[in-house]
Amino acid sequence: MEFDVIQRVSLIDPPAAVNLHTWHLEGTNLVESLKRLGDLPGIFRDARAFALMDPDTVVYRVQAYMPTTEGTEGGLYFGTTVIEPGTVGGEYFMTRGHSHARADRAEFYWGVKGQGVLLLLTPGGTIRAERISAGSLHYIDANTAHRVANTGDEPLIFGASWPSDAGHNYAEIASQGFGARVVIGASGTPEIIVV
Ligand code: PAN
Ligand code: ZN
Repeated sequence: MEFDVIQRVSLIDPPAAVNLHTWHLEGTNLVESLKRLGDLPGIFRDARAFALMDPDTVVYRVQAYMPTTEGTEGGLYFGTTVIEPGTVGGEYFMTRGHSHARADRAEFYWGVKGQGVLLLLTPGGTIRAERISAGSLHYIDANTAHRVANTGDEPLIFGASWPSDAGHNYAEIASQGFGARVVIGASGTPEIIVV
């Protein structure tokens, strides 16, 4: 069979790709950040244990594919986060945690590898916690601050997608804390304590 060709559309490779084993992103428009213990003062409860640890210890890495300018309404971003295993005085390594600068913007997280806990905090102070594991899917509602702790003994990898006009507000969590901490409980398993 023959087609009347008006115009051919060239078939191209997309500008970014995800390695489905490591969830490492490759391509263009990638933004990367790395947080070491020394970048995270004041987020862990045990300041003495924190002071005794090597500030160069890597806690987590983030890669974000940002194909539109930050602040663009209607766009989307895609990211992966890898949190190393470890604790500060029995409190699991975790992300700084934030709400979105445009607080009414939601987000998806999904578990790729390892074990973790997603802490969720509403402006009214309600705290929820969801277990993260390979394949878990987490809808982070608008107006909900979020933080992730790695409760396993291997790196925790999770993916995220959020609106390009969401932005990040770290100040609130930095000054008020999250209201809950993920710690090694008496039985050696993760426990969430309200503080
Ligand atoms: C994620 C987070 C990432 C790192 O991409 O930014 O996991 O956590 P912190 O930003 O709290 O350090 C996300 O929630 N973006 O909106
Ligand atoms: Zn977010």
